[in-house]
Amino acid sequence: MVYQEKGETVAEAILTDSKQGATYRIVGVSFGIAWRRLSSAFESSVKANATHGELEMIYASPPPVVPGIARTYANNTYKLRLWAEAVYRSPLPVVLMDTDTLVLRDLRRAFREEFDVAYTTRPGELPINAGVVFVNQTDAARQFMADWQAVNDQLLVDVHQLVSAISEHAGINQAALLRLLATRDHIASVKPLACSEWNSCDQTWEQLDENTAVLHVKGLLRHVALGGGLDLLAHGVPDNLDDLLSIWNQYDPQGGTACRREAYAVASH
Ligand SMILES: [Mn+2]
Repeated sequence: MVYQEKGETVAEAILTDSKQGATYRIVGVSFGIAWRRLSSAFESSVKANATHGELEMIYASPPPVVPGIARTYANNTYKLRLWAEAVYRSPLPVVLMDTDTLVLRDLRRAFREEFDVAYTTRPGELPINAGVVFVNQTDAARQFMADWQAVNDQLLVDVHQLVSAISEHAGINQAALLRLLATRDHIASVKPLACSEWNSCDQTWEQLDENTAVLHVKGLLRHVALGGGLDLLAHGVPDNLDDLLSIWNQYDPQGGTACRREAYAVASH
């Protein structure tokens, strides 16, 4: 399915991995060629490990630049819209996923819990990460997606609100989700799931084990995974960086990145 947005932006949604008897659908958005290495690794990991999940990839050109609105906010606002539309057309429950993630275990188990929508929580300053969201096919869940978009769109046009929300919650989708949850201005049954298991981010990378279903390749890990050096990064290098990188290397379409942990140890002392 190809669809066009505002005359300029084109998005193409393809069921790239249709598994027989799938019980849920994973949805990922890939923005432009610069994002392909990450999203290809993501796709490979879904094909390998999401035994009961089919995959819909949406390949989109980034939305037009709007004066006064940072590209990242515009991209993420558009991504949320593509996510919502994917939920509306899916015959199955959906896992909305950032495509800078890797699926390490099948995700069906998350749907054993009762919820309309489930999101992932983490320790530290930013209490949630909106890069993995589970959505059942209920009216309340679909309404939640519309409400989430509405809050996001309000933030986008109100610069003052946006600045205060973003400084607390880095990322417009995330800030909007937190705001919607805080105001309880929705009717959905919403369940928190642990990031350590369902969306492992920097705060929980060191807890990675056989129960971890999703690894989020963000921040420092992404920098190194894509070939960046560790020399400038004095802080926050996880002890198990080698393990995280070897996972990345299994799915990287470019065949993996050398581990630089030793080089880092030398450079930093
Ligand atoms: Mn991400």
